Amino acid sequence: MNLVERLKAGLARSREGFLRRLDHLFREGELNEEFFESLEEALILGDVGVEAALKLVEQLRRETGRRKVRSAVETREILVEEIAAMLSLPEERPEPGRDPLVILLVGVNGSGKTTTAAKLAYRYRQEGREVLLVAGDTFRAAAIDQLQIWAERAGAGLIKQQPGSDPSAVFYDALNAARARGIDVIIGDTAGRLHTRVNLMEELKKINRVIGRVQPGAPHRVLLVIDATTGHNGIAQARYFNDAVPVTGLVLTKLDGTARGGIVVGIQDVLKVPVCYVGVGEKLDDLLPFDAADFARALLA
Ligand SMILES: Nc1nc2c(ncn2[C@@H]2O[C@H](COP(=O)(O)OP(=O)(O)OP(=O)(O)O)[C@@H](O)[C@H]2O)c(=O)[nH]1
Ligand SMILES: [Mg+2]
Repeated sequence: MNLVERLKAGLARSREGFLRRLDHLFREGELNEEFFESLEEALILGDVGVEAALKLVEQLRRETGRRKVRSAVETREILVEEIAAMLSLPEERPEPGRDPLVILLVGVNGSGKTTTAAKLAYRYRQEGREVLLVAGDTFRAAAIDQLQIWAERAGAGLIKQQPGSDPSAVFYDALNAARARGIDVIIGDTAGRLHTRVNLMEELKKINRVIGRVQPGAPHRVLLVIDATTGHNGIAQARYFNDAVPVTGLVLTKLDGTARGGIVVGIQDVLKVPVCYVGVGEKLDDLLPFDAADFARALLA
């Protein structure tokens, strides 16, 4: 079978199984052409993304040759290093200055934006910063209530409007209110949207424009929130979001579940932006800084 045929056959099985198969490959596999092909396949099916998987295996071939590695088991650590290196993009983390630091959270429905907004608010509060949350998801009344509860728990302020109002107007209000109140960090929640819905992506562009008009240079951080269970279409998602509002970093949520989040390898390889945080639960303190080496090791564990 060629690669495409094997991929098709493989797709019938569960995605998670593929990364698990790696373990077997490393332990039992001999270091031959078949090993490299199986590895490539397992990485692609584990949602690492086709291009990233090809790149990684190509590097691995070269490295094993260069280091004169003889057995498959020794390649695991090399692959961990490669993935960690791929994920170790330098992160710009602007600090609040005279003007508030403006952070915008974007992503598809249910990825964890609202929870992440609250967790980030909590992090900045722990650093002693004054934080204002913005209820930029005006689609559902429940979304505004959800953020209100989080704001109270995190000790942050909240700017909201009536359900159905223009989210750009909420951000406009928030930026003006922040100046009057001496706020350090503004964290904007937005409605979940499918990346293929053109009008919703236009709305995101408008939010971005309005923020930049009221406070030139803002938003300073645009974080794309990705559920760790996202499959290979995560790469397309990320491209569309990045086209609408230039993404500065990724947040990988729900890593406390069974998924390993292989998708961020492919996404960050395409967008060239770092993974900034990982979500590991539903509580306020369940947001951790990303550690590329730990993540790479866990991905292949
Ligand atoms: N276990 C776990 N659950 C999470 C994590 N992050 C978010 N969740 C849960 O995922 C669900 C969706 O989270 P939300 O923050 O509401 O997601 P959202 O992106 O705001 O959703 P929409 O506004 O509907 O697009 C909630 O039940 C959260 O508690 C995480 O890191 N781990
Ligand atoms: Mg939400």
